[in-house]
Order: sequence, then C-alpha cells, then structure tokens
Amino acid sequence: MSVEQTLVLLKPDTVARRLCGEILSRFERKGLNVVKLQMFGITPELARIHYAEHVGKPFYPDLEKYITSGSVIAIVLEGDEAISVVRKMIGATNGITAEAGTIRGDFSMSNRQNLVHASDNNVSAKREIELFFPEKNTQ
Ligand code: FUP
Repeated sequence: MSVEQTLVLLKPDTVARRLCGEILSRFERKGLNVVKLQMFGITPELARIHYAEHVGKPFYPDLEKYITSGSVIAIVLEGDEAISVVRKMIGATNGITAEAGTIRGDFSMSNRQNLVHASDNNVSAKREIELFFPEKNTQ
C-alpha cells in the first residue's frame, strides 16, 4: 500500500449545480486529505493540454466548450492508493451507466456533463498535478 496524490477537477456543472460541497465531502468522509485546492477558469489552451489524448476526436469540440464554460475547482487529494480509490468513487464516464453509489452514478445523466475528472494512473496524476499546480505558483 502506498500513499498517492491524485488530481480531481470539479467541473463547471458541479459548480453550476452547487454540488461542490456534496462531492468534496464524499472524498473527505472516505478519509482522503485535501492537500491543494483552487478555483479558476480553464482556457482553451489548458483544455487542449489536459485533454491531449482526446484532441481530434469527434466529441472534442463539445468537450472543450463544456470544460471552458465556467469555473472549475482543482483539488489534489492524498491517501493510500488515492488514484484507484477516487476513480472507484467517481464511477464510469457516462452517468447513465455509472453504478449507483458513485458520484457520476448518483448525480449525472450525461456522458459529458459528468461532474468530475480524476487522474486515471500514476503518470497522469503526476502530469495533471504539475499542470494545475505548477511548482512556481505554490509556497
Ligand atoms: P474519464 O476518464 O472517465 O473522465 O473519461 P475519458 O478520459 O474517456 O473522457 C474524458 C471526458 O471526455 C469525459 F469526462 C467526458 C468527455 N467525453 C465526451 O464528452 N464524449 C464521449 O463520447 C466520451 C467522453
């Protein structure tokens, strides 16, 4: 068992629907620690870096429109096996098929407006934490 950090984004639909507290509280009640947190708007440039693997796919233009449509909250969560624990808690990409009891399964009916992003492995966690919380901006 190893202590890991993972990057979570509360996407614009979470902010618009006032579900930030609900979702953050699930992570805290589970036992994960919030180590960094910041609210800001994602620019199209940042969206293209964050979602690099999806740029060029048919759904990318709508994905970029959505993720840049309002404020997001970026959070670094830390805990034992945090990456897989958080992925399990958020559920499958599509809210319609996501298991009940997961965040997307309980609060989303969409394949795009699915409330949260979470890093899916060690490499993406490191990359995404550095992208949203660059060292030079932290103390
Ligand atoms: P996930 O890791 O569950 O967030 O899902 P992916 O990395 O596969 O996709 C990233 C985001 O692209 C999803 F959160 C929602 C969006 N998406 C679409 O808008 N349409 C699709 O057909 C698939 C994904």
